[in-house]
Amino acid sequence: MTDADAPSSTDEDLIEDLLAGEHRALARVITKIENRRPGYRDLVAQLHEHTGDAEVIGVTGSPGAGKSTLVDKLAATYREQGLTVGVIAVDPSSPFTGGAVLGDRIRMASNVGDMDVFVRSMSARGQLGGLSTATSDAIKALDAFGKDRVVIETVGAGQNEVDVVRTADTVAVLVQPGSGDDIQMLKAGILEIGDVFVVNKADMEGADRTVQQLREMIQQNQGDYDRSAAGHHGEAVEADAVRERQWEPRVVETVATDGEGVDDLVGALDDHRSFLVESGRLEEKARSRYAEELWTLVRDDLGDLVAAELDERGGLDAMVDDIVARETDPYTLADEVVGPIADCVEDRERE
Ligand SMILES: Nc1nc2c(ncn2[C@@H]2O[C@H](COP(=O)(O)OP(=O)(O)OP(=O)(O)O)[C@@H](O)[C@H]2O)c(=O)[nH]1
Ligand SMILES: [Mg+2]
Repeated sequence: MTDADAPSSTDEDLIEDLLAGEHRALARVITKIENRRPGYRDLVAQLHEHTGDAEVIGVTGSPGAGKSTLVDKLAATYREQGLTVGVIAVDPSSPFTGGAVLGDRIRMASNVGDMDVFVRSMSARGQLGGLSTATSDAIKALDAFGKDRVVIETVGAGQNEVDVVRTADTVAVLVQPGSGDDIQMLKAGILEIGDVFVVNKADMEGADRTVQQLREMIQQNQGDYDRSAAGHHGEAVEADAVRERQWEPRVVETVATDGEGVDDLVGALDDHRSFLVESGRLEEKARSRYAEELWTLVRDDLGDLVAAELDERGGLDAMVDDIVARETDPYTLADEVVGPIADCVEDRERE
């Protein structure tokens, strides 16, 4: 039985049950969020006041790097510490329901009989742009539910994955030993988002060399950063202040299959968390995420309004017909569509 077949209860009941700690309600809320079911916006809106306590960790890396294996071990370690855990495995490459099936299958054999590790897969379902929004909404559900740690797992490759993983406070990037490809990928932008680099499969050949390469890249990157900070602020004193608030990414080695090094990883993640809190970066990050979220919502909503207005005027195609026929032009039409909205804003300013 899928969530869609479940007897319908009101959204208010659903929120109440979620806040009371019912995993079933949590699962249904996330399904509504993922599918953008009617009413999901109100649901997410109601969750907000209950959020803000979970520590959100993103785990990314190339296919088969051992992310799922490591995340399971990470979750088990948190459980041993008495913490509750939620895991969202995001599969941006799977537009259908494949992601959900895959995630569930992997997890069948793992430690997750323990319901305090709630594991959930989410897939793109053909709306790639919305995936990071849906992910951050799902994080809110887990946060409001009271999960102490929320882990977001996603394959690291393109911009969508980077966007997904940016919804986390702390990002761990998995790298396989001896994988030139991975190092290339890091150069292509993942380096900037990694707070902790994990050389997993440290039982395999080449791990030491990969650790070395990563350390060199981090050093180089820090050097570039210091120089640009000094150049930007002009004064060495200020550059020092900037560096103090700058996190130097850590490199840890793990063997996810037997749990070796997982304690080191937990330590590095905790250290980064402390850095975020003490430097004020955590608050800054939260603020800029909310600003971006608000801006995205406003822009999307305005876009919907305009799309409705265009439909009202016979649709974009009909308007293009007129442009092609030289009866009007794009600028004039844009003014006509947006004009009434601009008038409203101007009227308000005069009040
Ligand atoms: N030797 C060795 N194998 C590992 C280690 N960690 C994971 N593996 C194996 O690597 C394979 C892939 O592991 P997963 O955890 O599924 O990797 P993933 O990154 O989640 O893969 P995708 O979700 O498909 O991108 C499995 O066969 C694991 O058993 C490790 O530390 N050492
Ligand atoms: Mg996986």
